[in-house]
Amino acid sequence: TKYNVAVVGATGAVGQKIIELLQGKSFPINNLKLLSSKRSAGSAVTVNGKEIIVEEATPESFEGVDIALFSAGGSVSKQLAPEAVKRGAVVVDNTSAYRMDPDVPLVVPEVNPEDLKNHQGIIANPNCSTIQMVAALQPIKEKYGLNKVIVSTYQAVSGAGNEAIDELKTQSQQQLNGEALEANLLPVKGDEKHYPIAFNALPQIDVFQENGYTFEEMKMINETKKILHDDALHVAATCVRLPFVTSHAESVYVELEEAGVQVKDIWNLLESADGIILEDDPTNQTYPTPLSAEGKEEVFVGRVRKDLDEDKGFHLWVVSDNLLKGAAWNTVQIAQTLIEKDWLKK
Ligand code: 11C
Repeated sequence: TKYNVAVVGATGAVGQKIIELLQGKSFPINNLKLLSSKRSAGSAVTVNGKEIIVEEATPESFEGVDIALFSAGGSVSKQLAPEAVKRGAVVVDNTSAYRMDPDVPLVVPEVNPEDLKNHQGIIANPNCSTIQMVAALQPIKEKYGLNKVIVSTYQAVSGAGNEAIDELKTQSQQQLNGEALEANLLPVKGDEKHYPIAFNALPQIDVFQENGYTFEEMKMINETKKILHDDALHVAATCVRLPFVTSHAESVYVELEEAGVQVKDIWNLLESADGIILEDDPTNQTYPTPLSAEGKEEVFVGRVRKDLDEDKGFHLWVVSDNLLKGAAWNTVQIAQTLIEKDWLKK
């Protein structure tokens, strides 16, 4: 069987990666429709040697579509995902619009694929920084139990889209030219203040919530509990934007339920876990970095250490390409899983 697939947000940073993956993975496509906002419509994208013109996304665009992959921002998903479902499509949504909706599965295929079974037409793809963390945590939680997670992130500018990549490049050039840095976008498009990202670090990703955490931090906290089916898990996050283009890195502290676990036990677990690559050899200075993870689909883990005071505490360094496993690849993997398990139908 082949499917009619629509990519919404086809000209965006994630949409472009989704299109590349659909080609590279020989996804069973009958017809591929590329959709975007009115502003970006009309551009041509070459897919498998054939030119496809990007069309403006409207409710009618989804007539005859089996699978719609949305990555065009929350407001587009809120408006158009139900229209796609109404017309018989299954939506995999890569925005925060539906993630915490109890009727919407929030899925990382290596972690909670079974949650896909009960979908009602919309499936949510988690936030990039959440995906890579839960991929590393799941095998640990399954074997040793998990009480507490404290994460600090080091996130790439591509998480904020193509415009943010341009801003980093422009500011970097300005800095090298000895000019004043112009900040118009980061930390958050549309927020009151903007700060340079080049040669800087910004402890704000997305807007502040009333509790003093940013929305990105609350996404990591709430989504982790939902994906791991553990409302009692203690999770705290500090999310920071850094001046590199691709891959998020995370320093993760975990406290297990079981005592007496050693670093080699965690290594053994992660070495055999799906979608994880362990790169951890301090004697050879081996550990993952944002550049080494770029372009790869897996989640890389290194720097595994036992806490020096807390027997149940461990520190990990988790790195993954935010546009691939963090977004496009996880989205395509969800669609592939639905097909393989025959779970497309509601
Ligand atoms: C960032 N994590 O790096 C964000 C991007 O909720 O899907 C992904 C936003 C989301 O800015």
